[in-house]
Amino acid sequence: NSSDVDKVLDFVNKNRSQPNVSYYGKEKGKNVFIFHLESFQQFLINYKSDGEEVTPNINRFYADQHTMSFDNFFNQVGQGKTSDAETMLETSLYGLPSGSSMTSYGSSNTYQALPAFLDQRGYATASMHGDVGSFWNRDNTYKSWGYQYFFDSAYFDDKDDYNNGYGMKDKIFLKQSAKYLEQLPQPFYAKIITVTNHYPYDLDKQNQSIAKTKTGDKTVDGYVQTAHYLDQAFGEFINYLKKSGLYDDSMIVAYGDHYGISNNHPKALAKLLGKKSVSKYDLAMLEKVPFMIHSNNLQGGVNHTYGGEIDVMPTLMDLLGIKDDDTIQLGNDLLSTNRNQTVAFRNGDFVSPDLSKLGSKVYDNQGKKIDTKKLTAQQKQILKEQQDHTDKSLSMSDKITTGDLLRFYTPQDFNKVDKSQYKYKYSDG
Ligand code: GP9
Ligand code: MN
Repeated sequence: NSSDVDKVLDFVNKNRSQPNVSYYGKEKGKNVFIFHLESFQQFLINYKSDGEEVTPNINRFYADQHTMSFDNFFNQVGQGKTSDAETMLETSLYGLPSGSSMTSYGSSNTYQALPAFLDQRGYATASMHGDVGSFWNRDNTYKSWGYQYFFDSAYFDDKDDYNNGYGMKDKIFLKQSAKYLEQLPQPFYAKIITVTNHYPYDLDKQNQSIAKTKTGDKTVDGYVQTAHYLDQAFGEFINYLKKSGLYDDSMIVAYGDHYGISNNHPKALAKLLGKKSVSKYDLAMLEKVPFMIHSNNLQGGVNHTYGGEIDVMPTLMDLLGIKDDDTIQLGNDLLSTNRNQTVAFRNGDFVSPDLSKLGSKVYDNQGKKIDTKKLTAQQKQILKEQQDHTDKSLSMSDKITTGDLLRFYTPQDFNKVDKSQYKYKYSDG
């Protein structure tokens, strides 16, 4: 009820960070691409397998003079995997402790999502994905989020050998997406979800152009191969954007959604990284995924702030100059100068530039385990505040989602989304 909303507002208002004046509104009116790099971990950036660069195109994009890249950006997904990433990126709410919030609540809940904000500001909004529209309940959730178009597999020419795992092979999917992108009125917001770099990392012979790794772990060794393929697909897509002129008129955001190699494979991971072993802290650092924002009028560089997927929506809203001083969001703008840098994981662990807590253990920022009895009173206090912040962020988010609390609150410059106004070919026949 509304007293729950007051509690939530109290919490989010306390945690809201001031936008950075040198970035606020800088990308106003630009087209926006959200390029989803499936299962793409930060360690792949500049990674070499047997002397060969695995992802040269993404590396180039990461280091581009107009790309702001983040190297302490963490995925925060739970069991909802891709759907949790989508939820965090576009609603600044967490996934659930178990299951997928898109599947359980995407159809019924009220949302104040990024596509809806843009829809209400004259943008065309579209999501593209080469799998069936019902996966993760996207076909219903996207209506709640304000997507005017959802180009799912029903929109793409299909042949037997076009598919791999969960959907169309990225190169074919991206080539075919171009014809829809060209028809979108500008400015547009387009999310593009790739899928070939997905477990079990199988790829047909003709698309294999780098050797598998040789850790001996079969579930791991194909990873560089599909990542290499995704990288080529990304490179082709960027070239297309350049040729079509869209590259210059757009803000291009690219991110990895979650790990490719889960922490059930520490030995193989150690081999990949050329280490003797990986610690619990190393595994937490392996939850980093790339987050990159490219635009012609941005000064590139690597930003070291600690953050994660929950922070993307406030960051993009500020860049686009959309008022968000009264929105209910659990993240904060990555470009703000005095933001909270405690990054919550869905299991209640957290990492930060100083102390991190994983399970019952506390670590310093070099990954050294700290005897909690030896912490100073001040460190204890900070740790407690961080744990509090983590627990509250997650529980507030769960309250919002399971209680559908956003139906009781609408930000000033936002109109409640009318789902019936959105119809997609696939789900509506
Ligand atoms: C399926 C795809 C995969 O459509 O997005 O989702 P994941 O298994 O990574 O959650
Ligand atoms: Mn995924």
